[in-house]
Amino acid sequence: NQIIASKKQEVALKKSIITINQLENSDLFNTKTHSLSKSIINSPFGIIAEHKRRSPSKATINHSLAVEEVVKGYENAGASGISVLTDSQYFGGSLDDLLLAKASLNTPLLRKEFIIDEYQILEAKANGADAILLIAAVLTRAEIKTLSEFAHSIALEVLLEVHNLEELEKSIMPSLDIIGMNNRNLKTFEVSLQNSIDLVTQIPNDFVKISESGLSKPEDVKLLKSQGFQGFLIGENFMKTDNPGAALEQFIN
Ligand code: IGP
Repeated sequence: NQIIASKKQEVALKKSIITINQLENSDLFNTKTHSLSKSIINSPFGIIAEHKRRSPSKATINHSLAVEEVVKGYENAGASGISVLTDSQYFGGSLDDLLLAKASLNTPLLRKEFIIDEYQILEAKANGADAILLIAAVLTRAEIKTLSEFAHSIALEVLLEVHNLEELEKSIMPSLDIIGMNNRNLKTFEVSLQNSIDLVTQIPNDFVKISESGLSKPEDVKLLKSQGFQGFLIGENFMKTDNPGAALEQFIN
């Protein structure tokens, strides 16, 4: 897997520039975190709105708005959580985006990244995240366990993303908080809500269940909610507009 190889290089380089000690001594590292899972459950809509400039399948989604403006708009519109992509190679994001988002928000913040190393989890916390993403497709069960337990040890919640039953069964463990079914197949980029609906009953009730990607209509969310999903991760549908916050507001009203 190419992404993972380049992330390993990226992490090795960063470790030599900013030490673990420096991360642990930063102000944000020692600030109390907010629960993303509780925020989803306590809200009538349960939407995690995402800041996303571009993606592997779309070269331009939105390059013109400032990250602070986008996330503040999401918060004002009533987002339960805000996701910020920090990968630069594929999504044009950065840790600075996360830091800038944090500075203007009270809403729980998710670091959206290909996480393969504990160092990235320390970075997430030092730059204002309340939760991290782990992707079952690129991690072994042992890795998921080590990384999720480490996240919990520093008071970050864990969203575990799966695409199929095999990944779900491999990943179930108590150190996860939220399980996300990705509607988009990462290899073909095809979106299937049916795939998520077929699998939702297999997710134990101990976890908050969310549906991710390709959601563009309130009716999609209504259908998925009726099938047992409690939260919804939506990026492109809002980001492709001039005013993502207003798009979210319209979506939930
Ligand atoms: C958002 P969309 O189709 O609404 O923009 O999707 C989110 O689910 C998607 O960005 C995503 C993602 C990921 C990005 C889901 N899993 C893993 C990077 C890595």
